[in-house]
Amino acid sequence: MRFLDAEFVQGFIRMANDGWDLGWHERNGGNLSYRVKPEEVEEVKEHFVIKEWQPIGTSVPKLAGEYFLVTGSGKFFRNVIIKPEDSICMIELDEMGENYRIVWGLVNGGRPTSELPSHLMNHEVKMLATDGKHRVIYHAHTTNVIALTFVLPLTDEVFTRELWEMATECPVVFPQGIGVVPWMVPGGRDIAVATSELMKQYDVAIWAHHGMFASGEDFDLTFGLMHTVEKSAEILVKMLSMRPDKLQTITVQNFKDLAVDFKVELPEKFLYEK
Ligand code: 2HA
Ligand code: ZN
Repeated sequence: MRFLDAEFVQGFIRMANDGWDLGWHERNGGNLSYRVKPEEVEEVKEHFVIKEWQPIGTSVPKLAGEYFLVTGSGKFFRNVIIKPEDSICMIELDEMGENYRIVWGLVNGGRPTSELPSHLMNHEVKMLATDGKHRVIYHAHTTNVIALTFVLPLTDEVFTRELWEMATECPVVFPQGIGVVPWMVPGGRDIAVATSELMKQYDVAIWAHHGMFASGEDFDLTFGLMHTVEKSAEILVKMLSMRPDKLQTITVQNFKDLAVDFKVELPEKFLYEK
């Protein structure tokens, strides 16, 4: 099988292109990574062209020896579908979880995403928290969520509650809520630590004035999560543009009734009286 014909590679490419289509990836904005299953590594390893070890910039010992498919630093999501071998790469981590090496892709040179420390630290946290189920970490520059970070208080409680109120499905899709990281310099270990700390309890973290990080089991669920949060943010932006207050909304009691019927647990801290 050709590397590019593998189902996980096709799924990765489709997700990147869906994000581009929705306008979340201007220029080289955003990045995507997938923790490859051992049987999927077997499917494609005959195509490996192995490069030299490089430091990750942080330490992820629990991910030692794992393989990831990731977008390239400075590469455009727009190009992933037409020249994947130039835009994405597969990497292998060493036995300490401190170095990586490219084993496929980025044929014209380059490095994995500038947000590799954040991706890998989030992968480590989510892999441990979900018994290995979560495999996808996605960062996108979602327009409406970014807009809201200029007008809402930057707290988990306010963002979660306001976004839950904008669409009935939201508390069912992300019942644990959403974390918020204040503005920080992107690309480094500090923002990676802050985000992965929030990811211990949430599947989504908002980066103020920048975008979102989402984690999930597969491409569909992770893309769907990002899409649901951003759609809810779009409704909130529209609502706030019409008038600053709500005439009616989903109430605390409504959320509690929903939680019973849909068998989700909604943390009390989001169900405050306003
Ligand atoms: O340009 O999105 O956060 C890639 C990014 C950095
Ligand atoms: Zn970004």
